[in-house]
Amino acid sequence: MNKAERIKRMKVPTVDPALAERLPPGQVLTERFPILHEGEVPNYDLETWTLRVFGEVDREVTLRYEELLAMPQSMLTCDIHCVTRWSRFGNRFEGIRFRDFLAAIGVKPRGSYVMLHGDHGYTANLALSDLDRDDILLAHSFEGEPLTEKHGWPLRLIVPHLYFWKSVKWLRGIEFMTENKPGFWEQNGFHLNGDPFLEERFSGEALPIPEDEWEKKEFD
Ligand SMILES: Nc1nc2c(c(=O)[nH]1)N[C@H]1C(S)=C(S)[C@@H](COP(=O)(O)O)O[C@H]1N2
Ligand SMILES: [Mo]
Repeated sequence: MNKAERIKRMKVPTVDPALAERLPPGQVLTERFPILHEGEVPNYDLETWTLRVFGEVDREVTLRYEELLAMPQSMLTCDIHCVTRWSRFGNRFEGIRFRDFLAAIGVKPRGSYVMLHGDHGYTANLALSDLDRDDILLAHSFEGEPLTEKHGWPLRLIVPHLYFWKSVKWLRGIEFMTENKPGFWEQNGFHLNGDPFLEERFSGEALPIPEDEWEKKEFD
């Protein structure tokens, strides 16, 4: 059975009614913070680390880490929902709001779609309208501490209103596009958009997907 089929068949326990409306359908609440990714955790030297903004923009830029830290900083507390059925409430991240970031670098996107590039080839696609919101963060810290390496240090995206696979860890590139294109999981059977409250988990195609059951994964 592939990953998409297994997730469809999992039994889902019921939840405290007081929290129920914050929990999307088919999700299980956990206080753990599971660690999920493909491949190895990258190693960084912040002196050489860069974030590249490219594609359909009026001007391409490459930023250094210290330039990000000099931008307006914001705090965000949000719930997160992973397509493998775990949700975690009340996560406090700190970083730069996506809107403030675009204003700070003075880049005007031409396209309506964005590909987020993480290190070692991970990608996720988003509509620009899903990034151009007050609750989207380029995060460097979690609960008052720098992100741990496994959770995406030095920079990850946080998109609370979509399944957590869109929240790219080890973010290195933001590519603006005129047309929507599937990212890594979107090419592997997952929904192009991924709204957890609409249960946009799968694209409907039965593609083989690697084993990935969160309860057996590392967490902290
Ligand atoms: N670069 C990168 N980012 C990634 C992934 C990945 O494999 N590589 N996995 C995604 C998935 S499927 C999930 S559920 C979350 C997990 O984030 P966490 O390990 O901090 O819980 O990261 C997302 N971001
Ligand atoms: Mo995930």
